[in-house]
Amino acid sequence: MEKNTYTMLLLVALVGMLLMLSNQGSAEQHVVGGKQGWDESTDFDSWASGQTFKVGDTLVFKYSPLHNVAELGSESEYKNCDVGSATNSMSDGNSVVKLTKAGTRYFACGTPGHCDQGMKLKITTVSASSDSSPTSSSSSKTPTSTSTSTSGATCVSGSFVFAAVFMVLMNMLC
Ligand SMILES: [Cu+2]
Repeated sequence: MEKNTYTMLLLVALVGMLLMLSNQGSAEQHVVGGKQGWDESTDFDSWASGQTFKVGDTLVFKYSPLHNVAELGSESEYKNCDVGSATNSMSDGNSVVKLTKAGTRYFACGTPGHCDQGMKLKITTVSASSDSSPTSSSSSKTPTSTSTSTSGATCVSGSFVFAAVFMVLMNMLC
């Protein structure tokens, strides 16, 4: 009987840990421009202001062959639509850009005239750990990398694991 209780508790702890791990790895994918995608008619400033870009997230540009994506190296190039000096160009219609570090990045469409029509994007990536989550988890091992929508679940499964491990330990000591 005792052995069965142990096994069950360990199983519960394991499941909880798995839940926590899957939550931590939840890098977000941002489809640029939302449903409208990478197009002249999209308002990228307002789209970007509604997003939180974190290190590890990805940007996905979806567009027709009329467009392409050029990454620009500086704010002035972005302001002047200087797509001729792009640091990186993509034209496959479904371009994925990984946000590997914190900072500001600039993108524009390289098709003549499109950038001037507003087809450009400036985003600021924040480091995943700088997100000061209001629900500080009970287990100190959990980095607060989750967005507010998932931090609740992490907290719950975290305390679940904590409780299970605690109970196993108590059982072993007694
Ligand atoms: Cu374009």
